[in-house]
Amino acid sequence: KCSLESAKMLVLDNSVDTSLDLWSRPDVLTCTSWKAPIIWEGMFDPDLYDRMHKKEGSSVALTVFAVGRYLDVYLRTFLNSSEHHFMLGLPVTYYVFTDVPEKVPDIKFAPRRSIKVIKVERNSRWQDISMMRMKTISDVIESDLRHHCTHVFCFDVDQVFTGRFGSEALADSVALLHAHYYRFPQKWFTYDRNPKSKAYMQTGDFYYHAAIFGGSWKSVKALTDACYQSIMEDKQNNVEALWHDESHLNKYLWLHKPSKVLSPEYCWDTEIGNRRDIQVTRVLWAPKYYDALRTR
Ligand code: 2GW
Ligand code: MN
Repeated sequence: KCSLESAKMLVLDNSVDTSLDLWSRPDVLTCTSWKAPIIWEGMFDPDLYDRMHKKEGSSVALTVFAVGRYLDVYLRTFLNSSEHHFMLGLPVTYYVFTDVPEKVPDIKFAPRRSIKVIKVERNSRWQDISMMRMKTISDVIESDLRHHCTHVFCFDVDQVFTGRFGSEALADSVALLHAHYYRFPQKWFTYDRNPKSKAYMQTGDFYYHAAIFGGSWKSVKALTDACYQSIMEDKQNNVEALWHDESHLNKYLWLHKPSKVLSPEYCWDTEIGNRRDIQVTRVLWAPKYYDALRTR
């Protein structure tokens, strides 16, 4: 078996024998070389995971940034859809970072689900809005989040939940396979290839998507601290990694292997078209509106 977690569940609950049969999919990679599970539909029993995490007292934070026009365009749909699909049955705290807190939509949250709105400055360069998230997330984990939540997931706001995104996704350190690259050979991955950048890498494991990452608050604190430090070192050296924070995330996750990997079901782009291995979509990319939103 691929993960320690399935063994652990056996110990916690001896009624699971039959559901363990679910732990395989012949058509996709379900396990990394370092034995972390890659989560696909059909591999897990959702109720089993929910019961295990309720028993363990897991509670989940979701961080999301909605700065400038991104608040008007994406935040309401993001939060409404998340109320239907994200970690149902577990306590959830949303940490919404925005430059205009008054504009955060007034949404009715289910019991044991609440929102904290935190004001952030609006960076003039969009690359900085994206990269500075690492610092802001690290700070809020230290000052608040770690006292209230066992786990945290960090999301881009330009996406919509369309299916279960539940406790099967929880682990110490969680990374997401980028929908555009999961079938591509490594040489096509858009890692940073500039030796002057701290994000420089020649080989790696996968191409991870920075739109969703997570884990225990401790792991995410370590990840965001390290990425922020590399980003600042690059700034001092006058370089910027090819895909900004995503490049630094990929470097970090190559050096510190995630304990769970999410299949592209967890962040699918419908522009790719139909793929037989994608049996459900749990989060979808929202339209980009580049012209309106990325006026530089
Ligand atoms: C971003 C780009 C251009 C203009 C504006 C912004 C912007 C981003 C903004 O005005 N306000 C804002 O709140 N953001 C936040 O940063 C928001 O949460 C958004 O989802 C996130 C990342 O920006 P996004 O979604 O436009 O970039 P993508 O979808 O191309 O993201 C990938 O690459 C990024 C680095 O370039 C990040 O690594 C991101 O995590 C990746 O998914
Ligand atoms: Mn995005």
